[in-house]
Amino acid sequence: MTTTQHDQRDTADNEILIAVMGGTGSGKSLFINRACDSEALKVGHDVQSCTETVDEAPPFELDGRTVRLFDTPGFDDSNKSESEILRIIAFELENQFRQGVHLHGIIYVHRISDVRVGGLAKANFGIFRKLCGEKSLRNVIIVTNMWTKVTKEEGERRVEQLASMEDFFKDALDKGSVMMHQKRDTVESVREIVKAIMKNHPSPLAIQEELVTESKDINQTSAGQEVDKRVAAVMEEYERKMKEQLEAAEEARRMADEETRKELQEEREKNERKLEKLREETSTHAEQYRMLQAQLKAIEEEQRKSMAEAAAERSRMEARLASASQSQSEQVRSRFPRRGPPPQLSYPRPPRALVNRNRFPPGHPMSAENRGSWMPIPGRPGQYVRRYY
Ligand SMILES: Nc1nc2c(ncn2[C@@H]2O[C@H](COP(=O)(O)OP(=O)(O)OP(=O)(O)O)[C@@H](O)[C@H]2O)c(=O)[nH]1
Ligand SMILES: [Mg+2]
Repeated sequence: MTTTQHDQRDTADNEILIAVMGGTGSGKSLFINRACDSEALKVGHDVQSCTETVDEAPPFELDGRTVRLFDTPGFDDSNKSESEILRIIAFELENQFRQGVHLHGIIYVHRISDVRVGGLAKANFGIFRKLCGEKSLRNVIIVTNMWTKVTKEEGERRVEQLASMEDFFKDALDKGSVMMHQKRDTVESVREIVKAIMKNHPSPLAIQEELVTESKDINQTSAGQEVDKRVAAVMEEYERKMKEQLEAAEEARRMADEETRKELQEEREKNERKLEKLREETSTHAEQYRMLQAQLKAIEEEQRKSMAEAAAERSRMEARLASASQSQSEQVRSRFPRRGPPPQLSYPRPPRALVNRNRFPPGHPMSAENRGSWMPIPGRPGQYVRRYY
């Protein structure tokens, strides 16, 4: 599947590629299902994150072009860490880039019904920004949805606030991204947004260039470093909490409050385990990504081998068929010899060497000067035959 050369596939290929990203539960999968007018992707209905991999929705035709949409998990996934999600998304983006596939647009879904923009939403968009870099920002469309859950005025007020938030959408909007609004929960409303993206010129994302062109490790990419920064902050927070818990446990011991001391001790151990998990995750981040790549390479190598074997088998079969049909036609020729007049060359003709031109004296009907002349047929008066020697 992957080719080492990333020959830029011509966009006149007629295909429009769009990745849909955003926080967990923001409505990415439903947005794609609406665009495709299908129910191909699973939509979440509880507090747990739903989409866990990068999924391609069934392609559909729009204005004479084929649209392919990719669903992604949110960085704030409830079951997976940010670095795990980054690996999943980066892996797909890297492989698309290696195949010369470039995105026409990246949709970032945000619920207009969210009353506040919390730290998680900001962190999610922060990693997304690093993933895109600067160049591809002009292909980023921030889509607000769930307008049916707010009044028109409320929604419009929030749009203004979101667009002016320095640590959120403002920077991306200043650098070429646009905001669009899916105000109705209809196929048409979603397709209007897709149509706007179809005018875009595809552009690689920063993470694609970093991983492929610059051969960086995942943890050396801007998005990888952003994730590491966030993980480091979380680890620091755990360490701070653990220190506090240790002091409080010490205090409880002095006060002979065994129950509180035990509780604090248990809390501290829980945090210690979480911290250890994060440490391990960070230290194996790059290695795990390399393992993913190695697995893909092995699969591709396997596919390449079986394709080569199939091609060799095909040419062996063709050669066998060709020789079988040749011997068959020879058999047919020998069993059914050609009918009709024999070809000119097979006329029986005495070899010239056997003809003694001087055998008959001049004047004799068989003499040299009469050779090849018309001779009367004996017993058939008036009939002649031409004689050759
Ligand atoms: N009213 C309304 N509800 C929506 C809209 N989009 C999504 N929802 C609801 O939001 C919930 C989550 O939707 P999903 O499409 O699964 O969200 P997601 O972003 O794919 O979530 P993850 O896969 O967990 O990251 C579902 O209950 C949807 O029905 C929308 O445009 N309007
Ligand atoms: Mg989903």
